[in-house]
Amino acid sequence: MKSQLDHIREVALKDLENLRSLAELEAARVRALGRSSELSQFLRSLKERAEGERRELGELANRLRGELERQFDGAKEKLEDVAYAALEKLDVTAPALRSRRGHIHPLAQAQDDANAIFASMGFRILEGPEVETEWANFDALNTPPDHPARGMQDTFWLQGMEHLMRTHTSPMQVRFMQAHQPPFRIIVPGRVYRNEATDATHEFQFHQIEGLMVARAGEGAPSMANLKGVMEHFYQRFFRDPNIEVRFNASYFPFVEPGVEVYIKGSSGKLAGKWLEVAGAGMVHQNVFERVGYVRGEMQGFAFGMALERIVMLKYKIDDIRLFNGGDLRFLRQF
Ligand code: FA5
Repeated sequence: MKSQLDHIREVALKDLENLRSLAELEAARVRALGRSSELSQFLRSLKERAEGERRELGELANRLRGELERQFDGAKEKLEDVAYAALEKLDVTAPALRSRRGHIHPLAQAQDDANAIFASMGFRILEGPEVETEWANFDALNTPPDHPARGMQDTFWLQGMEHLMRTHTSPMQVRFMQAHQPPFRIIVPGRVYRNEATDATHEFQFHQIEGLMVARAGEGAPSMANLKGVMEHFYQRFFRDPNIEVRFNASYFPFVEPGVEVYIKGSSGKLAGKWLEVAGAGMVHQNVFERVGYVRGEMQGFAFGMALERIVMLKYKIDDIRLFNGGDLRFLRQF
């Protein structure tokens, strides 16, 4: 019986040698001294023994228990000392870490700026659905079925091919005119989608700002000259350069006639010296007016569409469009 006690001591002391944490210590303590430990069972079994033996073994077992308890207490103190020593490396006098404040994404900031500039010119700001009908995105905009933009390679078609992710914000021209009579001026900012490979200047999802100003045809109706004035005012304020010049180059979009590409040239800084393309625009095609229910020839107006990413890239000299959605905080924190 004594040898059983020796064995219990040996096992417990060996356990104590290998402890690395207070949790391990507690587990070892329960193994050695807990209610179902061999030592506790030993003590419980003593009541079946003769009086003399019981007293002798009981004393030995209780002494062992006391010894082990002291050993475990000592080991606990040592481990606690190690833990406190680690805590002391914490310099409570060091200046506190400043928590960083988040801020608005550069594209959202630019959109807010653009909205404010157009609002100051009397434009209403609207949004439209990103899932569009083929009719509003193409047919109503005078884009024939064999137009290359309608191909699978350029457009994300949804099941059944009657709906798609809008490829531009122009379908909102159609939706708005179906529901409203001129005169009006609106802008429609929003996301658009194109099924194309991404590179430094192309994303499959980007943002456009559509503009539309229409009135009854005749004197004072929105003209190409007005379009140029609106463009000039917008870009001068957006880029904070009052000397920005605007030039139109003849171009083709099925829903305008004549159609133009809008170029700007700045006087100083990042935009100085070279002509840069910033938007598509033109006079709304009479076929479009007819499709939305207006009488051919009764209305006159202009439309424009620009990519938000493009003008923000010009403003801040960003050379890769993929940075906007790349999630790299080093990039985003610069704004
Ligand atoms: C249009 O989307 C016409 N709806 C614009 C318009 C509106 C013309 C009203 C006339 C009247 P376009 O496909 O060219 O046009 O696109 C407009 C601008 O979007 C381009 O100038 C270009 O800067 C930008 N863009 C085109 N594809 C991408 C792309 N994958 N990633 C980023 N920007 C793009």
